[in-house]
Amino acid sequence: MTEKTFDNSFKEELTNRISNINKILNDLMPNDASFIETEKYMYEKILSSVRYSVEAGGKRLRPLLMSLAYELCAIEERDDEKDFLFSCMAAMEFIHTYSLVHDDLPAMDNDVLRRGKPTTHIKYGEDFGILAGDALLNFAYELILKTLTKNFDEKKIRAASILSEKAGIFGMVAGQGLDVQLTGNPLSESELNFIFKKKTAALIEACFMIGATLARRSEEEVFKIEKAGEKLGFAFQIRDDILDEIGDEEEIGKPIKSDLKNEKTTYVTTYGLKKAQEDVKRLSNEAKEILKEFGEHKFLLDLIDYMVMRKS
Ligand code: GRG
Repeated sequence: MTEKTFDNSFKEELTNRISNINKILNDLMPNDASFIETEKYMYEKILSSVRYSVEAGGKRLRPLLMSLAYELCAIEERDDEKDFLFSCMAAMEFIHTYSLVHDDLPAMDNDVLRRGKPTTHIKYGEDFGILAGDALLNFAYELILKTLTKNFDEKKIRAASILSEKAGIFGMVAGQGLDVQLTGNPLSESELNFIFKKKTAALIEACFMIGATLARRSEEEVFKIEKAGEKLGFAFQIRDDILDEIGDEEEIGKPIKSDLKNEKTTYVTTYGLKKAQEDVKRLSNEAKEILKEFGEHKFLLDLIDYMVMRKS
């Protein structure tokens, strides 16, 4: 793939947007502010393990995609929608973080480093690796339900339901389940597709769908944008497989060749590096073509290129 260079205005906008997302996460993160002084210490370790997991330096791509999909689709932006959007963005990042924390556990990938830092269970113990993930998953829905009761409407219920389906037993959890179950075995094309679609693409689909739903787009349009999320999700996962093969350990922040170590069948082991690279380009272009049908958003289109050319 020919390398695209990203100009300073893209990088500046990316930095600003990520910094706004970090502020939202910080404001909406579970904290001990409402507890009496003498009891605060009892929450200390669980809150600290959750905060560590969320603040360990993720790229914040999912909340970013959700907010951009809302901007792309909204005819006019409304304060109550944005308030709920912020909760969904934070909930999405909390769910994504829980999935990484649990994926790193000894029972799953048994990874000691993520984003260049010790994984949550290495820092806080395996028990708190499990609990931090549990807390984040539950808190995501606590946050959404609390915001929903302040200003209720059907589109918000639909958005919450999209998140729960895409993250749940028929979504990300199913993908992780099949991935774990079949590790060490060769995978058929349909098994590999299932794992990519559920484990990785489901949350990205949800980001686009929630943005479009809160912007009051029709169900037909929400299903159309879901397809863009699926294509981007596949491209993103293929890029992840490529990075595991030829990436730079320091840039990625964890050892490469972990798929080989874990005896995982990947897109690269199945189709080879050349086809993997071609498919990343094809799928991300197809995703962009779908998004263009919703309106113009140069930054979103550039972000997609950035995501699939990422080095970490
Ligand atoms: C434990 C139910 C459960 C699911 C785990 C997310 C996941 C499913 C496994 C992690 C391993 C993996 C390769 C997932 C594919 C998705 C992916 C590339 C995640 C990493 O996303 P980034 O790059 O992460 O956005 P950061 O660190 O930037 O937040």
